[in-house]
Amino acid sequence: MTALLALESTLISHGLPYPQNLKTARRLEAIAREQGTEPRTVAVIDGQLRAGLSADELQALASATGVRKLSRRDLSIAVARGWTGATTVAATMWIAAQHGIRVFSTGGIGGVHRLHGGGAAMAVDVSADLPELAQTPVAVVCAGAKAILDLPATLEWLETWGVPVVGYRTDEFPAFYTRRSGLPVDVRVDTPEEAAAIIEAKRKLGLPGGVLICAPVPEEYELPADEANLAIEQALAEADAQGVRGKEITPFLLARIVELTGERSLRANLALLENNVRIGAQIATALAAR
Ligand code: PSU
Ligand code: MN
Repeated sequence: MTALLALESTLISHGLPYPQNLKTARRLEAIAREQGTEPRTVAVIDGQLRAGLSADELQALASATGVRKLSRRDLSIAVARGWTGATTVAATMWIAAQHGIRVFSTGGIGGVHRLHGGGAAMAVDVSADLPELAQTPVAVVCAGAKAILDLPATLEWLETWGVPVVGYRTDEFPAFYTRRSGLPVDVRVDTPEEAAAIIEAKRKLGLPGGVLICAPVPEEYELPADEANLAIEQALAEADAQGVRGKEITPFLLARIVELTGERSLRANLALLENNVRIGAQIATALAAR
């Protein structure tokens, strides 16, 4: 049986500019097929939770402006109201699990945000991606998380809630644009089979939730750490000054970083996505063969 690989749609609607986004979405589906899997891009279309989009639906999501960003809490509302929207990592995981899909490739996950504005008095903003990883049995292949987040706090959260963090050919948790964060992963694997063995062991033990598999951006596309961090600090300062909060903050920071770092960050983003889809497809195949 052909293994299925879930892909997300936020990167189509919010992550990349048109028409690059449509080209990328199609290219990622093609890579999944080249690797012998069946890609299932996840989104909500007219109130239906979908895993697998037609060419027309993909095109419409990519070219529309103001597409909704739907996370777990938005799904019931979207269904009741017949909305169309792109799904976050959390919502994509949940819909993938409903469709019996066990592996999902994306770019970067959400996490624990850095404290901003009001300091200690402010509640910490924790992405719904984290509790989803703690409760939904889907393995997520990503390039780590952007340093717009508090990466040590994000890893602490994953530890508390029992989510294994696996480095794919790395000993360190990658920071999206850069290969290193100085923070260790729980274990390193060097083959799809080793990753599949951990996913399968977790399922057999009956432990709830997913596994986070982290593959660093390919070396030749990595951004210099100084350049990435400068853009991140500036974007964070602007978000603070403009009082950006809640579900708007992540899209705001992502868009500003792309504007500040330009063509090179876009190329890094595309390269890591392609890499993650290739690895995710290989893991899905290894898992299906067990
Ligand atoms: N981080 C990235 N790229 C992304 C996202 C986060 O580097 O595209 C998107 C994903 O869809 C992720 C969501 O699930 O942002 C997290 O949003 P929030 O922090 O509001 O939970
Ligand atoms: Mn949030």
